[in-house]
Amino acid sequence: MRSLYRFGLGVLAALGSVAAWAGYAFNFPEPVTPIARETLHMHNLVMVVILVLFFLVFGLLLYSFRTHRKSAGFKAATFTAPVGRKQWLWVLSPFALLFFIDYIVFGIPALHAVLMYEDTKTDAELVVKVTGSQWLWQYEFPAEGVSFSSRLVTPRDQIDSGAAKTPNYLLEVDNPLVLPAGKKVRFITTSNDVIHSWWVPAFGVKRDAVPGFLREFWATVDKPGTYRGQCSELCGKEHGFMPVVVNVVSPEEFAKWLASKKAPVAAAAVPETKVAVVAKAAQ
Ligand SMILES: [Cu+2]
Repeated sequence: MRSLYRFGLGVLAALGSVAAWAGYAFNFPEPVTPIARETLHMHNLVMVVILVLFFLVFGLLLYSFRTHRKSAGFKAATFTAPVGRKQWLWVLSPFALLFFIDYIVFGIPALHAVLMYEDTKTDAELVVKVTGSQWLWQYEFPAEGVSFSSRLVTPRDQIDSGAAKTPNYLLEVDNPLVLPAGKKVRFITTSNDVIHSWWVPAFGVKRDAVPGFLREFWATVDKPGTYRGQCSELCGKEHGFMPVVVNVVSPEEFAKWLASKKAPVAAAAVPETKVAVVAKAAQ
């Protein structure tokens, strides 16, 4: 009893050190896409059902242990084979309950969620190609002819602890990806060296960028803002130094940004591409 009391005090003391909890978020980041909301909803549903089951099962167990003690004078049952109806009931009812929970209570919303996650094409208004590269991200808007790379700008001083770390330490890039709010964006991801993974927690999406493969996901971000993420597939020495930054802005601002990205390319004399040369030669 005394050790239990001490243990309780220890836990309280650990929880009480508020400073240690600073910056520690207990829950998921605020979801800003349909996928993130759906995922959070699934998580909460499963969590609640599992908690109810947990307390039910352990409650029954504890009740059983307490009530059916020999020391409390409980007489053991003396039944033998053949197995009666009541025993079958006890065998089959947990099976039926778990079947119902897994395939109906979890299964139907999970199926709905998965189908929705995979629907990258319906109503997609924009395509962004994301290429992972040791150790930066390349973004391309194929239809608009815009492409650029996005790399870490946190100074080396901060990484080597020579200078104080700024708030977005290791989460700041030179060219963030810019997206229009409220528009469905279809992402295509690949890599040109090893496997990377594009991850923005608030979007609820994380997709491996695999060399030689194109993989898809989508996002419709309703709330303008700056969202940050990281490469989440160990990809070499600077895996921790290739963050993702996405600026979600109004469609008007996005159009302006896109035009500004296009401008330098249009101004420069664009050399004839190989395809064009080949096509001419064939004429
Ligand atoms: Cu990576």
